[in-house]
Amino acid sequence: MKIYETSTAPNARRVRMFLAEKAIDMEYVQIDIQAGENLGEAHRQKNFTTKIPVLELDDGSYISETVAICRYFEELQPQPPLLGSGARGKAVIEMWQRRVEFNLFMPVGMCFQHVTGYFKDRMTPIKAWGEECGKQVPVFLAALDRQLANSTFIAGETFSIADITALCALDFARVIKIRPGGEQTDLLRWHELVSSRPSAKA
Ligand SMILES: N[C@@H](CCC(=O)N[C@@H](CS)C(=O)NCC(=O)O)C(=O)O
Repeated sequence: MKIYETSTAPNARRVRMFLAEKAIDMEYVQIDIQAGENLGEAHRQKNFTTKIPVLELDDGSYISETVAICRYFEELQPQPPLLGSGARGKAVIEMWQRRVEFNLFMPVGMCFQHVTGYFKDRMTPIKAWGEECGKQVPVFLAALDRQLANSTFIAGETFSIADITALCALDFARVIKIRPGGEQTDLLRWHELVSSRPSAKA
């Protein structure tokens, strides 16, 4: 098995962190997305959407989409459970994972792409849209701060994929100069806690 990824890309970091939590060794193959290597035919054959990360299985087939790759490894190696346990536990983590993905990870990414024009060779950046997405980020960070006033981790008392997605989004938000406010003490406490996990360095 190997994973095609880009070391600086936030979705790639989500998968690396997930695998590090499960202590699963992996071969990583770097794809230069800035240079457009992912747009070439070789990568398109692996994933028609042209995005990274992509997991190559030993039988030569491919799985893309970050959460799908994580789900595959959760099935292969259920411990520690990062997608939850039991009907309610799994649903609550999925709820938070999706909330974080749609309200933090995506707006950070859209703000980055549309304001900086990083991918202007392959898309038309719309600065006003990027700025609008950027405005949504602090609103959700305030909601996360409120949630973390009542729980150690985002989806409750156990570390989960929701924490991984949030950490990768929040750290990447540095590139658009968005940080938690000093008054968001619960969010800051959580950020320090999850950043201290060895997997955060993966
Ligand atoms: N829905 C995909 C999104 C993957 C994605 O957007 N990857 C980015 C890097 S974080 C990428 O490949 N960007 C290159 C491009 O847009 O050309 C997933 O969850 O894996």
